[in-house]
Amino acid sequence: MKPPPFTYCDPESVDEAVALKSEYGNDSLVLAGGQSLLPMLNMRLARPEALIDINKIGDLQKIERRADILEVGAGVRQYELEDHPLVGELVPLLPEATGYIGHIENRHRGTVGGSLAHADSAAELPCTAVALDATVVVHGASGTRTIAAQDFFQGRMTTALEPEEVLVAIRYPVTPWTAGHGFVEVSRRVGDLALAGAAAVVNLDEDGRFTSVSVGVLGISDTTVRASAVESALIGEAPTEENIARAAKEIVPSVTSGDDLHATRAYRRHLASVVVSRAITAAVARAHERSNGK
Ligand SMILES: Cc1cc2nc3c(=O)[nH]c(=O)nc-3n(C[C@@H](O)[C@H](O)[C@H](O)COP(=O)(O)OP(=O)(O)OC[C@H]3O[C@@H](n4cnc5c(N)ncnc54)[C@H](O)[C@@H]3O)c2cc1C
Repeated sequence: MKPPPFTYCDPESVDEAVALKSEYGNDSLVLAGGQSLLPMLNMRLARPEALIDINKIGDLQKIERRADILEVGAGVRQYELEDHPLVGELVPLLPEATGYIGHIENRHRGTVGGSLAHADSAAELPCTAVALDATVVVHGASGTRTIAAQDFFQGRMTTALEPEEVLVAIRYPVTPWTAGHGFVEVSRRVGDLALAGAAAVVNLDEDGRFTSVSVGVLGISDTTVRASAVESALIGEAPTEENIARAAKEIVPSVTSGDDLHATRAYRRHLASVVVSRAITAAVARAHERSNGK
């Protein structure tokens, strides 16, 4: 299958890309790693008049620490999150979750910004962005906007990005040294999109009780979900198996996906609480290791 005809543009700066976006608006699409866009073009699910290839824009390919923030450029390839020493040290949930994205070939082409802009509800990076309280940075003709990840994902493959804007970076708060993180997902085969998954970050006080819990859940709805009811049920509680399992059940009402080829809704409702419970349990184990100086 071949894509429909389009005008190809390869700007060398963000300003140039934004100017092209302003010129073509809704009739243009950004081309990043092409792992989702090229199949969509070939299947004629997308018919842009212009493709704006951002791969030559060096400013989008940086990973930098700025005080308590790790800023990752939109054009950074996903595999770099797995290998980059700063990422593993400052936001250790990211390399762990990224390893579940498709196959290594997809992660070598696919970009961090592309995954967020594509906004698949079963994707790992939107889920971690929500769990980590990340901020999405977008640039348009009227300047730069920042959007909390939770507000960025608005529905089925729909984001807060305006047609004339380009996603330029994602800002992740540096995870405190004493925090623990966990990522768990279940898919039918390695490399498949997950049936359900969860990312968790927890902090415990000196008595070992939860002082903060943040959980993102993928695959259960039109968009990635922040498990606020699960989080509230755990604050101030001891991280026992019973408390975690009871709180994890609070995710069930958020499971809105219906039956599909891969799973029934009833199975996903069960799976959602299982992955949430396992991700929190893994995060607690890490927090204990860290407080024991491991
Ligand atoms: C076999 C296979 C398995 C996969 N498995 C998974 C998986 O398990 N988990 C997962 O999360 N993903 C998976 N993917 C998709 C993932 O690999 C893609 O990388 C990701 O969805 C899109 O990133 P990209 O850089 O390739 O973006 P592209 O495909 O280039 O673009 C995707 C969309 O985002 C827009 N876009 C991209 N960058 C920007 C930007 N900077 N600003 C504005 N808009 C932008 C494009 O216009 C397009 O609409 C899989 C893909 C394949 C082919």
